[in-house]
Order: sequence, then C-alpha cells, then structure tokens
Amino acid sequence: PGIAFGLDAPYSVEYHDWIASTNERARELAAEGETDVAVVADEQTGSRGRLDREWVAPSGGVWLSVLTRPDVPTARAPLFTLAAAVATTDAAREAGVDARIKWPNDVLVGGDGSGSEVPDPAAPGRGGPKLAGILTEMEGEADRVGWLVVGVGVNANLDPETLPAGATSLSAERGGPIDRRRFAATLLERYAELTASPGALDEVLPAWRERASTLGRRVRVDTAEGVVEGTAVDVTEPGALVVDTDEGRRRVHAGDCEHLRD
Ligand code: BT5
Repeated sequence: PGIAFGLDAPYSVEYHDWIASTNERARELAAEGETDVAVVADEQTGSRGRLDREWVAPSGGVWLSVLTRPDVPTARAPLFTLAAAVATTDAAREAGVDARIKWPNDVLVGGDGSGSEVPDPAAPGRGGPKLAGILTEMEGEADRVGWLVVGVGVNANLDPETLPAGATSLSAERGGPIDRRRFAATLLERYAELTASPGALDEVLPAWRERASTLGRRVRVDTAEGVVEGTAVDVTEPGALVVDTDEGRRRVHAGDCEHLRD
C-alpha cells in the first residue's frame, strides 16, 4: 500500500511506490522550473546521505523531499535544514516517540545515556540511535536562494535489523506500526509553517534549541578544517554550532558531530 495523502500545506505531492532518490527527483523538477512539490516514496533504490554516503531506504520508511524557491538570502539556507529537523522531531513526538536533534541534521531517539527506559526531558542526553537524517541541496542565484531541496529520511515502519548499525525506527521504538500518512502530513505541515516567512524563520533556532540533544554536551566535530572538540554551548544564526574548546570559542558551520561521554 502506498502512502499518498492529503495535505494542509502549500505543496503538491508526487508519490512513488519506489524511486532511485526523492532528492534526485526533486532536483529534476527544479530543473524543469517547478516549485512547491513534495516528492514522497515508499522505497528508494539509490538514495544518498551527505558527502555521497549511502542511505538505506527500504519499503516501509518515510522518504521525502520538498522543493521550494524561498525568497531569502543564501546565508539563511541552513535554517531550512534545522526547520526540517524540528518538523521531523515534532512528527515523531506526535507518533509517541521521544525524538531529539543532533547537530546539524540527525534526529535521534532520546535517551540520557543512562540506559533508563524513560528519558528525562529536563535533562536532555546524548540521544540514542538514529531515527532520521536530512540532506539539503540548493542552487543560488547571486546571494539569493534559487531552489532548495530538503530531503528527509525517516525510519518509520522498519525492522532495525534491515538498517545499518546504530539505526532505529519509529515502529521499533513504539512497539507497533505508525500511520505514515499522518506522520508525513504532520512533518510537511510543520515544515511549511516554520519556513513560511522570514518572521517564521526567526523562530526556527529557538525551536531547534528546545529539541536539541547536542547542547551542553561534550562533542567532537569533524570539519573540513580539522577536528573541533569541546562543549557545545549554542547554535547561532544561520545554524553554526558554537563549541567551547581548550583554545577558546569556535563556530563550526559544517561537519560530522559525535556526542562524547562526559
Ligand atoms: C543523512 O546523511 O543523514 C541524510 C540522509 C538523507 C536521506 C533522505 S531520504 C529522502 C531524500 N532522498 C535521498 O536520496 N536522500 C534524502 P549522513 O549524515 O551522511 O548519514 C549517512 C549515514 O547514516 C550512512 O553512512 C550510514 O552510516 C547511516 N545510515 C544509512 N541509512 C540509514 C538509515 N536508514 N537510518 C539510519 N542511519 C542510516
């Protein structure tokens, strides 16, 4: 059964039982001049993570990409990735799964690292296994965003055995399948709301901070300029991680972040 659905968001939905990559399809649509389309698939046969890493996407997940042409400066584009992480977290929570965000683009299942079954929301932890990942691609015109594709992969109704080590799924966490239509609709509606206007975008960072598992933790971030290790203290516009290191405060714009034990 497919997951075609109605939507209270300004996107038309293009649904595929299977496709190579929803991001790739959205990029094709961008090249054809389209906008405001959500490409959704049940299964992907050639999906990608960041840095061309493989993304495992069997039937039963929520694999989607949203194509828009936001009228914002290129410098604000990272806020769309953070907005997608917030939207994914909220949709997971609505489905009954305690999700938190690991900078910049991973959604993890909560957990304070203590092994306790019930994470304490007042004491956000390192976060556990990976539930979802986000891949943003864009093309700018001068210093404005031309088109922007935000791809979100969520392990929805999947047996973690079929996923890479360190991954989990909504169904595994809940002990039963979720309603994927509802989940995808919630995610897309929330994303639309968070990115609707420059004023709405101003609310993304505060919302992200509230849902973060990274802040306050010791982290090691692998960046193009080398490894940055220290305590993650904040995320600032347009999505940079602020890390207090032994050599002082650093702002990191991109990289792979690992949460360390305290
Ligand atoms: C990401 O990359 O986390 C971004 C993933 C984006 C996937 C979506 S699905 C819809 C759209 N269409 C696409 O073609 N892509 C997007 P990254 O941070 O680089 O993490 C990739 C790493 O996560 C891999 O190297 C694996 O270790 C791991 N991984 C692969 N598949 C996974 C899965 N289903 N769940 C959890 N981890 C996975």
